[in-house]
Amino acid sequence: AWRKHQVKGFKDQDGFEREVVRHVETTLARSMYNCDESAAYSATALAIRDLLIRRWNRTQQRQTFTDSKRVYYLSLEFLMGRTLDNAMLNLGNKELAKAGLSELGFRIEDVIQQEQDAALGNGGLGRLAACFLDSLASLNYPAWGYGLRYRYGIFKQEIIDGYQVEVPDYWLDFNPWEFPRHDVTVDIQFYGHVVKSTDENGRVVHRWEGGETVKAVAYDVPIPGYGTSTTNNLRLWSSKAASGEFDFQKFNSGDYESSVADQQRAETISAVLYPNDNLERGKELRLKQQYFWVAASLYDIIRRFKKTKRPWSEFPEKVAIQLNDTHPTLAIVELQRILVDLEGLEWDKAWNIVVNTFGYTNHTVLPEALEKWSVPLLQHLLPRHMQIIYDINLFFLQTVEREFPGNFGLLRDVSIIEESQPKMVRMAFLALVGSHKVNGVAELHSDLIKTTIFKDFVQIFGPDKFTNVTNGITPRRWLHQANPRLSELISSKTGGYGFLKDLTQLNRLEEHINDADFRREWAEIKYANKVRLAKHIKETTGVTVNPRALFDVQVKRIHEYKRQQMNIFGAIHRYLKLKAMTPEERAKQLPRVSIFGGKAAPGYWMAKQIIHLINSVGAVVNNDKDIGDLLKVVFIEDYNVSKAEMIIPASDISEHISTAGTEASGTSNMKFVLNGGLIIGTCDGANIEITREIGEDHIFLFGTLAEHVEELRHSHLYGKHELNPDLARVFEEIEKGTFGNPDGFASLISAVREHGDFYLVSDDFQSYIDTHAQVDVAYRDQEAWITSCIKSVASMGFFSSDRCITEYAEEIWNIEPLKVKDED
Ligand code: DL6
Repeated sequence: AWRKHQVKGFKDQDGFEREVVRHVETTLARSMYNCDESAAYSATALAIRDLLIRRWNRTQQRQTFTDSKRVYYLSLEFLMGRTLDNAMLNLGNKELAKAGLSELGFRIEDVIQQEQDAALGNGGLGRLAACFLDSLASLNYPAWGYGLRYRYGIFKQEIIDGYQVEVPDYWLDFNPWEFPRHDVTVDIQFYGHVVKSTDENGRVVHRWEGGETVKAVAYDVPIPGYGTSTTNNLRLWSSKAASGEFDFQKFNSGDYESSVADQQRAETISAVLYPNDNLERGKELRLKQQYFWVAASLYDIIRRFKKTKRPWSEFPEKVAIQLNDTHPTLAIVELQRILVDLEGLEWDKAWNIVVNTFGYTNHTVLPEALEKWSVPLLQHLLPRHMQIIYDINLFFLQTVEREFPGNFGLLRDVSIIEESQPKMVRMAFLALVGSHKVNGVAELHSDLIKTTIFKDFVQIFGPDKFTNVTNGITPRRWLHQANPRLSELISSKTGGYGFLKDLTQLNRLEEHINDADFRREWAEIKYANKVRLAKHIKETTGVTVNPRALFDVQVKRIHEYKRQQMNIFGAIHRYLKLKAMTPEERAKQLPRVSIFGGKAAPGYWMAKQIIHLINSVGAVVNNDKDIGDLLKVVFIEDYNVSKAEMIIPASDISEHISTAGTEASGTSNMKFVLNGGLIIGTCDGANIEITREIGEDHIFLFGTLAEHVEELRHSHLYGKHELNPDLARVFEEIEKGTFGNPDGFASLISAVREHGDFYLVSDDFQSYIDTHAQVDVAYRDQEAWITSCIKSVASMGFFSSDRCITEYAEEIWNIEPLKVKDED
């Protein structure tokens, strides 16, 4: 009987309007007379959400019913951005909603803007996870994401007097996209001790006892696929005190503060995202977060598996778990613990299951980002896990010793335990040993991990354990949503929106390259996107920029290896050159806007200096009457996913200029090219494959190659390091105080001039400014420029995250898409 009463949601514009009004009047308890944009957003989100829930329930039922193998993507970060627009586009009802909202007196763009970003990530790694969820659902793969429901995501950045100021990001005031599952909870244990005994069969058993318990509560976020009814689940865990609300005994005796202390301590675990990108700091709370999240996720996965009543040996046939970097590595140890201690499996059988279940993605070779945990800390927090890690290491080293007898150097180098003071657990080695596949995220990076950090492991396990899966981006968000006019134009030339599902169809644009109307429309769209960004810049910084100028953009986390310092030094160089020109010469120059954006980790002093220098240069250059429109330098505050959606489509040239060998892949490089911008970059990360796909003529490459970086660094320290003369001139100007008190920039200069120039800023500076001069020349020939842009977009099919997910599914997870029925 219940079937006929099932919630159907709306089917047409009238139904949509009815649902919006219903939510305004009932769920939000407001009248349509005082329904503002914020309420319109809430009601629209709730109406769309109703559609998602139904699809999501069906998807879960179908996956369970068909007993499909699922992949579980474990990531400490999911940088989702806004959901409403994406959900409407994926469900295919945005046009209808637009018309409906207009009927109700709202512009859909304004309504969409009301949503706060879900910013549960730092940068590329977290955004990649979000793109993967979109592709997994769009390709109908049975998949769940598991993460933490931080109360505070990445901080909001304000720029005050040119400095970064961090403001907490409390984003949960109204979040219609999550469903609390107060009935889905897991008790997570910390601290305590291990009791060793022998069972009736003479087998040694370990019991982990005592310590404290914290409750993990599930919050589910539906993830709709594009053009399919598949709606997967992202389960985020929130921490809560295990023993009720607070200690009543203490409360009654008047000890109010400590009565809530336990509760607060428990809730702290999921309170805040660590704001470091490519940097690990080894804090106990971070380790607690990691264990809390992986233990809850594994418990959940196992609970689901157990319902199938299959033997443990079949676990890897039904479950694939992907470790997004080393943050979830404790899951390997936890599964081994569950199988051996709680389920009574023999060590080797258990280990076989573990290794066949896990895959590990490495996202960095930077030493400061490679996770290590101190043995005493691990021992204290997770005593049984530390024992298991020692055992894993022992058995691993025994196999190495058998293969390479007497090679003690090798044993020391590959040991999961680093013999330092204190001893440290090398998480990347543990992840590698406990997984059946290890992948890098772009070709160069995947080669580098095999010759640097994991060199010895290639000898031990053979090369087949290592593979490459070049990153990708979802064209739904990064083209269709961010740049709707370009998406529409492309659809008109490629035969509809099929390219959003099969990005290789972009190559059909080739046929239209010489179509004058098409090229004109292409250029108009870019211009309109630049006008929109110029308006934002004016509103937020007060700086007027000319949309006809070349927009040169570098937006990403601020990091010395990404070399924003080189970019701002380059801008100063340009400024000095312009200043030295006669007015006649100046009149011949191409106007340029140098646009920066990105957050610095709060404790990262050098990154904060870079931000300060950019703003200080802007303050001088932007007010210099000699310069006028010829150069503007702007810093857009609080760069995040929704800002990226506005900035990227407006770029003419974007900068991906990391020291070769340091940027594992980069994904914004793909987004910029897909939106019809060219790039200036080093031979690093995915820039190399972008070049391969689009051709050398359509990218501005410069700088030292990865294979020469070490040699140069060495020569800086032990040979002669001559500063590039143009850079020396830039330093001179900074030190003269042209951009304010030079003391604040001293370490940026000394890092290059006195301290070995680790990131090769001086070595690459000449080729960098020369290449920018080539950009100026190229941009003047607008016809050739547009041709390059269109040709590049036509060749970007490879960089869809759909391609990337298909590679993971086939090569690592061994999972199949699950067919869906249309009526869903
Ligand atoms: O793979 C996603 C993304 C890459 O595109 C970036 O190049 C890389 O820097 C980033 N890596 C990290 C590593 N952090 N940790 N841990 O964020 O991954």
